[in-house]
This record gives sequence, C-alpha cells and structure tokens, in this order.
Amino acid sequence: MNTAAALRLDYLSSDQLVAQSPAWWHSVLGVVGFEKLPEIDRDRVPVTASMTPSLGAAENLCEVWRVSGNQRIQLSNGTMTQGRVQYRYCDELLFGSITVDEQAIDELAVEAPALLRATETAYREIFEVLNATEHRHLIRIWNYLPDINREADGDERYRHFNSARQTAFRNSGRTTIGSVPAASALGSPAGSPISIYFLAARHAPMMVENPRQTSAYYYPRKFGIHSPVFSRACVLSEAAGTNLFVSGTASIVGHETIHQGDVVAQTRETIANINALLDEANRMVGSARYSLDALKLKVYVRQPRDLAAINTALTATVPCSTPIVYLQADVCREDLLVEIEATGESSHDL
Ligand code: 3EB
Repeated sequence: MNTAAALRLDYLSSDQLVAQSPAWWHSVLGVVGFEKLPEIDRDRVPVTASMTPSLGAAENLCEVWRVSGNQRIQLSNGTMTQGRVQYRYCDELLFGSITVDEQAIDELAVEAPALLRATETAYREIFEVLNATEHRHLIRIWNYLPDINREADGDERYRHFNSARQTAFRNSGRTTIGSVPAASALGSPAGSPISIYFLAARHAPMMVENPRQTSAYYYPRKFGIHSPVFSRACVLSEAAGTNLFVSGTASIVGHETIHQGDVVAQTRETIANINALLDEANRMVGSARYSLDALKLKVYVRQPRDLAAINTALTATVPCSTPIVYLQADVCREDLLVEIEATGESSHDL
C-alpha cells in the first residue's frame, strides 16, 4: 500500500471550513485561528489561535494544516491530549498546540519569573509528546507571547522566553544549534495566554541558514545571554512532496537591524532575505524548486498604520495570486516594524 503523505497549508474562511466534507476533515491535522479561537469541534482536530489581531481581509481566516496523498492516509482518531498539549498525527507528521496561562503558573509560587516557568513547561510537554509518538523532529514552531517587548524581572520578556526555550531544549537532550526548528516568535496582546503550535516529523528535515544573516543561535550576547533557538528555514521531504518552512524573517543583515524607522526599506530587506534563503534552499536541493511567487505569506505588522505601505512594497515583488495574511503583532526586537514568514510546497509525481 502506498501511504505517501504530502503536507498542505490552506488559509480558509470559517464559511469554507463548515462546508467541508467528513472525508476532508479526516485529513486535517490542525486548525489555527488568528485573533480568536475558531468555532470548530475540538474533539475532531486540535484547534488553537495565535491571538494576533487580523488586519485587512484576514478577519475570519483560519490556517489549516492537512495531509493528502493518493491513498487515504490514516490519522490518529480525533484530537489526542497529553498534559496541556493537543495533537493529531499520521505516520510521518504531527501537528500540536499548547496554551499556557502565566497567571495560573504564577499560583504555583515558585521563585523564577512566570514567563520562564510557563515557557519551560510548554516546551517540556511538547517534547514529551514528540518522544511518546516518535515524531522526534520538531520542524516548525510558532510562539506567541503576550507583551513580548515589555521589561519584567530585569529583562525583556522575549529574552526570558529565549532563556527558557534554550533550557528546555537542553533538558530534553536536544541540540540548541544546527538541527533546530524553523520558528516564529511574536507578541500577542496583554492578557492573552502563551500560545504555541508546531509541526513535527518522524524523519529529520534539512535545515537552511541565510548567507546574509548570522545564525540566530550564534547571535552575540548583546541580544540576550541565551540565543534564540531556531533555524532560518527547513525543507521537509516526504514521499509525496516537499515543504519549505521559512522562519519569521525581518530586516536583519548579519545580526543587526537595518533601516530603523523605515518600514518600506525594512519590507524590501526582508524580501531580499527571503530570496537569499530560497537561493540557499535551491542550492542545497540542487534544483530551482522554490521561488517567491509560489509561497504563502504571513506578514506581522507592528503598527497597523504601516499596513498600506507594507502591502504596496510587497505586491510590487510578489504576484497578485500569492496568498498574504496580515496580522498585527509586536516583533521581537523593538526596532523591527515588520516580519514575514512563508511556507512553500511542491509535489512529486507519484
Ligand atoms: C530575527 O531574525 C527576528 O525567537 O523563534 C524570527 C523568527 C525572530 C523566530 C524566535 C525570532 C524567532 O531574529 C526575530
């Protein structure tokens, strides 16, 4: 039996979601809402939300991850739960999500800042699931933290998050450089829970670094004692196709932010960074498989008033057929006004 799976990403409205067939739902690994939890039966598939307000037409869109193939692929029966993690998987791939309420963690009255403990708890529980189901390779992870740039307990909250993330990788015996997942880390409104969702795979992906940028795990100490643990991109090859996951990408060259205060120049620099990553990925796979005009984009905008300028700069470079979702989010350096993540897919002829 051929069980070749391909991972697919769609941005669908809630109306489009309710119109889908039971067979289609059978193939769904997980659904992500943007500004609020989508109203979907959570026993059937994991459902989560980044809590980042939508800008423009993204209002009732959901991000849907599913597997398809030339045969019906066997998925776990509905949503599985372990600790705080909700997940669903097939043989090769797993989608999971976790939300942690910092206030609830605080009630445990331990010394360390709540965000540190909440992040460590989240990552420990994620790794416990991956070990249990043997989808050991975290390939892509999205992190949404309330108040990401606020100072608390002597440091910026994003830096506390970085410390805890690094500790959690170490504690689970995982490397913190090289073979680390593609990621995004954004701010959500104050009072939101910490919301993390992820994709994992049974087989290792190929990590891609950007020749124009210092690897984030080698950032100098001035950006925090503990470096962020993420790769610039990764390529996942499965029997039925490949996926490219481009991490949150911003106007950083080397390790420095450039074009401070100029949102159009930041947008152009971000696109140049994504193009450099695509070239690097193509060089590594040995073909011109990936290009900007075949990606799906999610754009995080710090200041809603910059939306039009960012959109103009972007649509001058990508074709009008490119799906672009705009969300309001604080970016994890105060001087970054925009961050763009992307996903690409290509199918093999079976
Ligand atoms: C940067 O390039 C911008 O901490 O997981 C982008 C993607 C960024 C992921 C993370 C941070 C993260 O450093 C910030």
